[in-house]
Amino acid sequence: MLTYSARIRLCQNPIAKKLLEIVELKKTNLCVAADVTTKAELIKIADEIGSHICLLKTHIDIIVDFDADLIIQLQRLAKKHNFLIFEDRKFADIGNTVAHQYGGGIYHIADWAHITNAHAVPGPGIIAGLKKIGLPKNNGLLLIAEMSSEGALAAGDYQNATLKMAEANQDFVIGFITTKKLLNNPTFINFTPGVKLESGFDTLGQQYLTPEKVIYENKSDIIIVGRGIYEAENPKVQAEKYRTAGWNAYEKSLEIKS
Ligand code: S5P
Repeated sequence: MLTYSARIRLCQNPIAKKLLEIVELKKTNLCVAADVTTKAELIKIADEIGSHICLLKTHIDIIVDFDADLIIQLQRLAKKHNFLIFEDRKFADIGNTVAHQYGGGIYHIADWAHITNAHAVPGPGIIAGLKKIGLPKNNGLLLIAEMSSEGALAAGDYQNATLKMAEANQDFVIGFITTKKLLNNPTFINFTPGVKLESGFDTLGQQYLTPEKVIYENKSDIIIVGRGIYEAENPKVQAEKYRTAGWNAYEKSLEIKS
């Protein structure tokens, strides 16, 4: 298996390279899903856990008091702690519409989110629409190849077609949302949500795997952890636990565990 750092020079997209550099430098494959609903909570959690993550994942449209200053604060924290920002927008419309949703509206996602993601359901036009806006800004896109929730439909032929769409757009598509490594191509980075220290479920269909299962067995690259961290009594301590679990699983998979 290649190390994260060996994959840096193979990647075409600058943000894929940057992410892998941060992963290697900070020795963390942890992305925190900061699904809090106020500006103050989001800034607080990002500052608390910032030193433990390579990537902060946002759902900017659940913030009740969103304003432009929130973006300035997130960018300041991203610089302070050296992490990237991933807006989990899950675009799912025709190219022309997603170009507006990505570049414009209230949120101007393309201006501050290094990474965003999209469903493949509309076909390749969704990538073309997002790429038109995001590529000149050196952003990257993840395609949703698989979902963590029970009964998800992204499987079989749909999933295969999604992987082909990514392969045809390797300048902009940097990887996948998936529970496991799906392609034998080291330039694609695999991001896995639905992660907790103990496997299980929530009451709305979410299914959890452990960091060890995701990184060591399923050969994914980045664990995405939400409630397992931000609902903990001490999110900073908890983030450190997930970071260690994710990194140990990676080292074990390289068989260089010291
Ligand atoms: O298949 C998916 C894809 C995503 S991006 N399943 C997911 O759960 N997510 C996101 O990961 C979801 O929107 C949420 O932000 C996070 C998981 O949160 P948790 O609290 O269940 O860890």
